[in-house]
Amino acid sequence: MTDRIIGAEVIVTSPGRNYVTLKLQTADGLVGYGDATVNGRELAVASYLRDHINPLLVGIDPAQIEDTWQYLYRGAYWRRGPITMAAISAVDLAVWDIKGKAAGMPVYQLLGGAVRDRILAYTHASAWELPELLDTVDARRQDGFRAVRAQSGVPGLETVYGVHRDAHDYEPASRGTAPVVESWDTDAYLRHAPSVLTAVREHVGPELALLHDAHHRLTPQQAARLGKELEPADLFWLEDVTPAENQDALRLVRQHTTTPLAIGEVFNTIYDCKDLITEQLIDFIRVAAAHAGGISHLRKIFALADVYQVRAAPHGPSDVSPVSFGASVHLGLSTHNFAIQEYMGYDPLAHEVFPHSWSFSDGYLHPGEAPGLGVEVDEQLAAKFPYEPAYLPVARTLDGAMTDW
Ligand code: EZ4
Ligand code: CO
Repeated sequence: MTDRIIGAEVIVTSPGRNYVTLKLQTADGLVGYGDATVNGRELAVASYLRDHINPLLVGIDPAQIEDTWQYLYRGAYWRRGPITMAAISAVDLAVWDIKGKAAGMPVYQLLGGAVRDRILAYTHASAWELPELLDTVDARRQDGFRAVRAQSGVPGLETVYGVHRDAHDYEPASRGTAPVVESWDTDAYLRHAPSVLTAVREHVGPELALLHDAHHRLTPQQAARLGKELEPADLFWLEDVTPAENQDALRLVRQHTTTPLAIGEVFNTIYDCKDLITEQLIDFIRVAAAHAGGISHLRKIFALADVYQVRAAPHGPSDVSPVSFGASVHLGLSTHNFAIQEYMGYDPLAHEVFPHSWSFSDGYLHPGEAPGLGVEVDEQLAAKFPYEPAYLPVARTLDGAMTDW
């Protein structure tokens, strides 16, 4: 007997930060959840779902995952883009969740079963000054992490991506009705960053996987120079060296450095990824289940990447909800060329609003054995944390011009 979707609703909640969740209900009494959170633009996706997609879902057979994806992607005519693709991602995750629950199996089993016992995770360590950064890296290792992203302050700058001056936890979005304006100077960063990462490497020894995020700010020449200067730090990867729009930049970077490169957290589709993958200009592809078409589309991107020995390493900041984070962990367990999962961690309230079967221990993640994605929503608790306007920062160079944040 085929089941039918009988209800679709959007839950916007702010347990520590804003999350947009799609809830689908079926005639057989199953409930599926999907994540559609786009940091700083949450209500645009909520409207896309509420006003344009949810009415179309009622009556659909939730078992037809691929057909539903194609209906929403091809049927929109206005294809791709972060808002459209986040909305499609949420539907895709919710119907995979339903399929798992209908089968009584965790989604990783539907994806072909486990190819590994557990998934390597990395987390963030940040501090303005080097001694505090070394202490923070040590604290993350004490927490069990075998892979750590290190970010520090820059002398002469007031603000730097990835670091708060007075805190060792970093959350980029801030509540309020306008973005915080940060200042940025790439030359000051380039003078400082190599010595910081080299010092971290000397401090931790050879084994810890060390990562760093340049956050889309460099020219091709600057990126090539940084990659070269970071070679002694033996990074696991250098992330987002250049802005995503200029993919040709990576050709120049590649000619000059063997530092592994990771890109893709702002990509929405396989079309954003294909040149970087097929021309082997990157080593890790960072698309997230909440932003690049859900499990169905990530599977295609990762399969393409596998052909070129590019490995999957999805974005996992606090601004993708525990729902899509769980989906990523199911993919991680069942995808052969999956390398590592970013795990920034969540506010304790987010863990409470989204009770989940996925777990972290001893530096590794596992999706758990609950049917479906294994992430539920405590709707009564969620209702206690209404949406609060929040923005990512913007950045200006020292002369006052807008630059890439
Ligand atoms: O700036 O998730 O690798 N992680 C990152 C993040 C992103 C935020 C944007 O919403 O680059 O900190
Ligand atoms: Co990043």
